[in-house]
Amino acid sequence: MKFEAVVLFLGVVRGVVLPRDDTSSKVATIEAKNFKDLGAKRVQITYGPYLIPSSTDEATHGMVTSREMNALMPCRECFITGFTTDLRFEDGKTTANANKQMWLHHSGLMNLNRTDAACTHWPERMGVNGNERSSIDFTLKGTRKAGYYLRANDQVFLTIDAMNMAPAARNVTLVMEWEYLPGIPADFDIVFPIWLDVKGNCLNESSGAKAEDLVFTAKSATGWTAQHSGDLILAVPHIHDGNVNQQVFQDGKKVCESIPGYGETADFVSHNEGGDGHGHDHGTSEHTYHVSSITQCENVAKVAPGSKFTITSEYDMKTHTPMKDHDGSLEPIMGIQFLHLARPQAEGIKDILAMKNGDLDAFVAQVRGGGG
Ligand SMILES: [Cu+2]
Repeated sequence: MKFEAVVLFLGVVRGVVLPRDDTSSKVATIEAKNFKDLGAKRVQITYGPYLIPSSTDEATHGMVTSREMNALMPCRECFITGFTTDLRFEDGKTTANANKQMWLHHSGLMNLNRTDAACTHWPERMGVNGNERSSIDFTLKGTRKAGYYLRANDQVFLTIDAMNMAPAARNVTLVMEWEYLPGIPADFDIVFPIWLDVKGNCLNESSGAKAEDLVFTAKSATGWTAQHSGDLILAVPHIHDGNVNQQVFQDGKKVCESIPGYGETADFVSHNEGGDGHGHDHGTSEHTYHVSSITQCENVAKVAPGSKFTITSEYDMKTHTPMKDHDGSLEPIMGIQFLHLARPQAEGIKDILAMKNGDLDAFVAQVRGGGG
């Protein structure tokens, strides 16, 4: 069966017999890590499987976007206190990474019933992750009472960009661990995510980087200005191969610096020869070391209305081989620092209740147009 036929076939099956909705995800209960005394719970949710076509497929070159319009959440009317993201193969257990020629370009979560702090007509960008698979903990290992308030009817959009660099089409799953507290826990601040990006608040500005440059510093042109007081408790970066340093500034003063690690475990080292990856010796030059971690910043700053945040992202693609996109061109760079502002519960809830739905079509149109 040709690939298109497989997709068509699966599409029909999923549409009629196995609708791709909450019930297709798998949930397992695991032990909570923080605030167990307050009733914290932790679950693992497996999203998918998603079929990623062959690298030789002419239409996609092995890169597709998979989406859940109403992704299963771990809880409703609750505070999410942290989450992790991993790309695995169909069994939900085996890690899918560069050494196995499968790549998580990004996964992203958007709350469609809230509006984005940085681009106010879009739905709220709630989370982002890449192949580095950062874990996010709003409680800072149980030292901070803070969480993301998820309402009973919030619809969360999940998007997954995975890339297959092998000739065989393969299924992947996105495995997330979520930790949460049921209800509205007393004394917990509310976390508001803020997407600070070298490409601007609505991804519509130049970062100053030129496509032909190998060594450069990309910068946000306007930055993001706070409207509320709070504590900037956590900054989580997302960058691409080639990055060497990313910095966040508050009113011109450096408040966070993130450094990526490359190829820290074998999973993040790919073999450069094409084919199936078997039957040849590997010299050092035949390996590429990919971003395997990037440092986060905790307890970053006190924020007041009018505080202005800017970002710089340094790339050195002479030292670190950049990712190639599916068509062989260099993948666009990314320089994102996902800021998390903790605000007092009562005023946070009041603001959330006043939010309108975001415009998902406007976001998708911008990203498709190359702004993402
Ligand atoms: Cu990315």
